[in-house]
Amino acid sequence: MTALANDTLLRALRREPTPYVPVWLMRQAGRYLPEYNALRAKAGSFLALATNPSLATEVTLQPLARFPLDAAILFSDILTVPDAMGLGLSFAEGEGPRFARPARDEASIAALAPPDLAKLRYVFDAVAEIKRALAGRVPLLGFAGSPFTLACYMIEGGASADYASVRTMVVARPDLLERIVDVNARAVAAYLAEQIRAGADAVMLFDTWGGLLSPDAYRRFSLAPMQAILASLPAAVPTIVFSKGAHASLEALVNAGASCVGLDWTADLAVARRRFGDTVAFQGNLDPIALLADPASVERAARAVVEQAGPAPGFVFNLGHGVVPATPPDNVAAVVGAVHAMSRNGP
Ligand code: 1CP
Repeated sequence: MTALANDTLLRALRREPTPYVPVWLMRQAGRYLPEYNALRAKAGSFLALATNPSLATEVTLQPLARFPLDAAILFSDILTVPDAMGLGLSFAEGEGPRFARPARDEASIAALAPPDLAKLRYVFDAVAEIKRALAGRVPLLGFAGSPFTLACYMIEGGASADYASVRTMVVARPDLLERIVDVNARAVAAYLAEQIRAGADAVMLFDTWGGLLSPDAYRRFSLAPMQAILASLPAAVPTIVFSKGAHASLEALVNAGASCVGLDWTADLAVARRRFGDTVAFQGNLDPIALLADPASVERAARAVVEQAGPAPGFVFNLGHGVVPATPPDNVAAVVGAVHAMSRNGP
């Protein structure tokens, strides 16, 4: 295995001292980059990029060619796993994801099973190819959706304004929801273990919709299956868990077994670091929409996040959710530069 030239991210995830605050951004590869849009147009679709290891490698490296980021993240999607379970994923132009065969009723839910990992071979091949292409420059993050967030798309058949079918199931058929998240937990545990075997240096669970749930339902349907996954992974590999909007359950999340907790921009980073900074690392949490402002304001906002995090080790700068397509790439450069510069000199 190649030693990493820049391991600040891994050190920060382990709460070890670092020479500066490491930075990466959720959705750092994507539609705000003209070179991404050009390659996507050439390939024909998002899925054509994600299912071709060489193209996925090229997209993963695009933001690193522009900005001195401290990590690469596998270019893929959380919905590859339910696709491999046979739900039939597609992305309609200008719309979100769609499943041809959602898992809504008793029969389709009973038929669910963790997928044959051979169907996800293109993901593991991409991880291996990206690792080779990185040649140890920065660590590579693997990822998966949380069992509950995957269930949201599997049940609704796509994105939804309120996830009403899912939230109805919480009260009407908790047994069915439990069955889905249990299958997903086994699938995601195996999927992440294989990404790690293929070369991922750390892995992240994206629980985009956990914050929709009441605290009780969150613990049962979102947190518990994530905990099972985290406990199953090799202890030496750092892990990040991001449950958007689940601040009411922050203490439980801190104790879920991840090395690092990702916060969205509505969370109080300073309070989280004071209360739990000795237990886990934190990642976050600039509002992604702040990157639509003028560069001086963007830099000021990024510096304010680093100040809130304070000087103690165990902090990774990120946004509170993914980079939005309207973001000027120069503002990403401004954020990365400002965080590195101010943290090198001490906050
Ligand atoms: O080109 C395009 O039109 C596709 C846009 C796109 C991209 C760039 C999708 C479709 N997925 C991705 C890549 C992606 N998705 C990554 C790559 C790594 C990175 O650079 O960060 C990651 C980590 C994801 C994870 C993902 N997919 C999440 C969790 C994180 C989050 O953003 O909340 C979710 C919810 C998805 C589902 C999904 N895939 C794509 C879209 C547009 C969506 C969201 C659908 C919705 O509105 O609910």
